[in-house]
Amino acid sequence: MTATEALPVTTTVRAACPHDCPDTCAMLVTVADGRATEVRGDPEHPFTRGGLCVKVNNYVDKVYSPDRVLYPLRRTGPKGSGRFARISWDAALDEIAARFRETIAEHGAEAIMPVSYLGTEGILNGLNVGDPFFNKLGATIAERTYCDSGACTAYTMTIGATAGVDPESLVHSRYIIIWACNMVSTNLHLWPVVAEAQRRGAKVVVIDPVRHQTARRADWYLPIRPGTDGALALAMMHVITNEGLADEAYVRDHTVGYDELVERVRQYSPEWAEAETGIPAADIRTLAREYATTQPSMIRIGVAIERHAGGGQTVRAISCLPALVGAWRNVGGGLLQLPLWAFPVNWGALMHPELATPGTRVVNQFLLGRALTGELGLDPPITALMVYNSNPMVVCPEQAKVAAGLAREDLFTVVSDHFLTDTASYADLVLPATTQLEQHDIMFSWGHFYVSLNTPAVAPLGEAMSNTELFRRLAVRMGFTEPCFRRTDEELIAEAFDWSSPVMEGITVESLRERGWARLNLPSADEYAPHAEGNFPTPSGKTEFRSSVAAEAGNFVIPLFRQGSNEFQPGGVVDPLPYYVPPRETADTGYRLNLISPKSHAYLNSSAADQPAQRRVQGEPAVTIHPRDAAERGIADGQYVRVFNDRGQFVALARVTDEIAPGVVMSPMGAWPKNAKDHSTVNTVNPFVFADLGNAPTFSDTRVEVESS
Ligand SMILES: Nc1nc2c(c(=O)[nH]1)N[C@H]1C(S)=C(S)[C@@H](COP(=O)(O)OP(=O)(O)OC[C@H]3O[C@@H](n4cnc5c(=O)[nH]c(N)nc54)[C@H](O)[C@@H]3O)O[C@H]1N2
Ligand SMILES: Nc1nc2c(c(=O)[nH]1)N[C@H]1C(S)=C(S)[C@@H](COP(=O)(O)OP(=O)(O)OC[C@H]3O[C@@H](n4cnc5c(=O)[nH]c(N)nc54)[C@H](O)[C@@H]3O)O[C@H]1N2
Ligand code: SF4
Ligand SMILES: [Mo]
Repeated sequence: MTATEALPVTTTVRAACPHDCPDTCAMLVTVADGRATEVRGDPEHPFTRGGLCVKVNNYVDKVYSPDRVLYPLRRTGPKGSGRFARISWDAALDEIAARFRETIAEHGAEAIMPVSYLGTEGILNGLNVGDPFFNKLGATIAERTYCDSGACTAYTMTIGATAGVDPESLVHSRYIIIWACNMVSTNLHLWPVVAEAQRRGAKVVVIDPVRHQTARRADWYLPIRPGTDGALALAMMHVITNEGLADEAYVRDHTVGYDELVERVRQYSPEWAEAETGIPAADIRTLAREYATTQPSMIRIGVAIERHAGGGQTVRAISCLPALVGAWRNVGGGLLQLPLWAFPVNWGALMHPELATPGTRVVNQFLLGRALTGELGLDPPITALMVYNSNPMVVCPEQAKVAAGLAREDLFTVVSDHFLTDTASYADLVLPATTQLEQHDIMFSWGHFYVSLNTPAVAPLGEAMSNTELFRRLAVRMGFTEPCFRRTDEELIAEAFDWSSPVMEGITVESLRERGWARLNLPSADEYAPHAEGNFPTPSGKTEFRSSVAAEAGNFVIPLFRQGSNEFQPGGVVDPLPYYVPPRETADTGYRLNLISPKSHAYLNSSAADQPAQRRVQGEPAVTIHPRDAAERGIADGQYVRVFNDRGQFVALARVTDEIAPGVVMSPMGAWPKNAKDHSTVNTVNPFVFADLGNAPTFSDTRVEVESS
């Protein structure tokens, strides 16, 4: 090195993983001469403990990928061809404003529909970033019930919007049921906590149709037929109440409707449940007895628990269990769903629901294909679409309809993303989005009790723009003058939380800037037993076996998933006691196999599913099938098969293994149709139909047939 050559200036910037993942890992970004060279986990973060995951540990490659969209693009070829030419931001924003104005003049603002989800989970750039804009515009309100909406409705109906247990307190649990959750893939950093409990003598039970890597680490694995978990939970309550295993004092002091519950579950015997679930009655009895008598006992439900016709009632029944056995009494006992409710997020300030015109049309995003192809008979029809933070071509059911809708020549589509996803390929305009290393954000978590601040590590690449800046600029173009449209990122951070809430005591933006993260001001995980004395945030303050909300409000979608309205949604009266709803699709459909489509190990939903390193780990889109079912169909391991039903088909590699229950097949979601053998993936065969509560999806309630292709 010569004396004139300066040494590179290396700094470390504190960031947070942006993904829709419960772990919200604290990241340290190494920056040399303005370029990020490495991301790693913050070893001091009590939950992340220095490790990221296979989806993110090469995030730098993604940021600097040659495939990134770095400039606004306008379509030059037919829709879906992926042929684009670079244009300026001014031209792009002018065109959007002009097209939105034309649409409003011609059809009214409801002809415009936003589509978004949790491409980034940051409070600034995530779920709600476009809500004030589209509310003010008067656009169709997109209902976003992709994830946990049904479970949240059922959970709040039963025990209220409580954070529930501190995930870190699972180390104190003595009996842990992991129910429909592939933790080692999807909630990686909770696993060491469970493993520590296991080392200290806890029994770990996994209930899942697939003996996946989490199940293989369990002490007891119970294979179950998809969509029948409600039968198991109700039969557990049958055994517990029948055999005098309920915690009488806890039930008396902190629950409502016990006598009616006992009466209700009388019909749900283990023998009856065996026929539904495929789990032997003797095992159901053992599970119920062990769960009731090994305190503190804990249930961790995964998001997949809600994805069938009776998903809501399943979560209703499971939410009753901890109070029935007094599990909440002790640290490490209770139910773990979404600790998100611990964070005092200022949803109202983010969404500005008051800007929406009352009565504005609401369309659920699961119906996107039907909305765009005219099948819903919408008046006015959707003629303009803006997609950000989402990839509906992969994550929506009825994929072929989504594609047909997006291919409409008269539809004006704008997509903001990092990459030319399948959805972006259909766009008229593609807008380059910044990644987490290029933007400010502040994060809650739905898997631990830590707030994190994400400081940008590098300047935006090319002309990439954050979602917050994009909507600020669009608001100017549309002439919106409300102060909320002028909020800077710093001001948005100041509004993100109710900083005066007791749980935020001692946490400031400055302290977060220094350390990157902070634990909410709650008792430590060794002391936190939030419902030892009841105190459930329900109308009665108790666990409501007999739910007053179900009786009075009926079915509803919580406002987080249906922004623009804080009203309960009329959805019909709901039986106030939990009951069994069997799967909707049965062998009567003519299709004998039950398809499930959980998460891919190496992708985060469809994010990273185009990255070479992640594709190498995940392999080609596959369908897992039991040897018995494969033999019946003459299917060999490693061959291509066609998976189909009346809704559509896709081709995947057969993986023949007894890790999956007979009668069940699995094809993980996330792969890009572009990269799949016949350019379609598992959501071609999935239905748009809602579950019983909260308009949840029914991805696990799908019948298909599989044959050699
Ligand atoms: N690697 C990875 N991690 C992720 C994600 C990802 O895409 N990839 N996505 C993130 C997101 S958005 C979410 S919502 C979470 C979800 O993470 P999880 O809650 O773990 O949900 P899934 O992976 O969809 O499914 C979990 C398990 O449920 C099983 N299952 C499916 N249907 C049923 C059923 O009816 N009953 C029972 N008992 N089991 C069933 C599946 O076999 C699967 O093993 O993961 C987050 N983390
Ligand atoms: N069959 C089946 N379908 C499912 C599921 C399932 O288990 N099975 N899971 C459902 C669930 S739980 C979920 S959460 C949804 C997930 O649905 P989505 O949230 O739509 O998930 P992604 O596929 O990751 O799409 C996010 C897109 O946002 C982009 N993005 C990321 N960050 C930014 C940003 O800062 N700005 C902009 N403009 N774009 C950004 C990403 O590049 C990506 O293309 O899928 C649902 N669909
Ligand atoms: S995807 Fe989840 S586990 Fe992976 S780095 Fe991000 S927060 Fe952590
Ligand atoms: Mo999700």
